[in-house]
Amino acid sequence: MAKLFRAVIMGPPGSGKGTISERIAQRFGLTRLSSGDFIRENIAANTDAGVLAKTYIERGLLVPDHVMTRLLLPRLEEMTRHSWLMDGFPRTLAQAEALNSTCDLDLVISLNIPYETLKERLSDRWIHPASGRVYNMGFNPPHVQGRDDISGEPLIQHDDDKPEALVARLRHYKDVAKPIIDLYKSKGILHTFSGTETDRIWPYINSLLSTKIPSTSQTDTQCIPMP
Ligand code: G5P
Ligand code: MG
Repeated sequence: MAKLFRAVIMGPPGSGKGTISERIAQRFGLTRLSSGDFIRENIAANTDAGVLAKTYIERGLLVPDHVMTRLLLPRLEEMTRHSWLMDGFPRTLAQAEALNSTCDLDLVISLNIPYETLKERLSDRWIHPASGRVYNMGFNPPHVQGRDDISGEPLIQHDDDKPEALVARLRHYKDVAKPIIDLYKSKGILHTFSGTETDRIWPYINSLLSTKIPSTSQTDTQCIPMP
């Protein structure tokens, strides 16, 4: 029985986790799970967890660990037979330990992007709230300025992408991520990629994964559900 492949992508806000994990999912056939998307889906559906999470996101804060676990648990339970790539979880040591006690990760990608680059990218980011489609006025602008390509509806800027919230979010990431990075380094599964452009980092990630991902990654090995 071929082994399943489980990976995590970490990085500060705007580091390209979403962009790169989409590419990985397409290229290697992994299922992409995004903690930020789960939260936004729950906010849109007005679930209890979503209502609570919104109060943190609006202030540029991390959602508490117990809320994150409650949101992600059902998704991971659905994924016991699939290889996956998790974008944005774990974000705290407690989350890393929870994940550790449920699954063995094969690989962790950490994106190391300069602070000034992150600031520029995020202040240029616009979102279509109904679908979660993300645009960047320089990197991937919409066809019509200020409008979603598919629906034509107006784009908005997240409150936590506005300059005043950004500095605090980026500083906070460094402090919280350090022990997680140390943990994965000690396990020998951490791979760090540095640079200012996603398109230049991507070939390195692509070749690393080409050597790691088994050709038959979708099998029926079990992952123990989170407690
Ligand atoms: P999210 O949704 O995980 P963030 O803030 O961590 O949000 P974000 O903003 O989604 O991360 P990203 O996915 O790392 O950034 O990056 P991206 O979206 O691919 O790229 C950012 C922008 O830059 C895009 O516009 C993209 O087009 C552009 N871009 C990419 N590459 C390049 C490039 O080479 N050049 C240029 N010019 N542009 C480029 O989480 C949201 C919130 O949910 C909560 C937190 O409150 C979080 O802030 N949350 C959690 N809380 C607790 N625990 C968890 N596990 C949580 N997960 C989420
Ligand atoms: Mg993202």
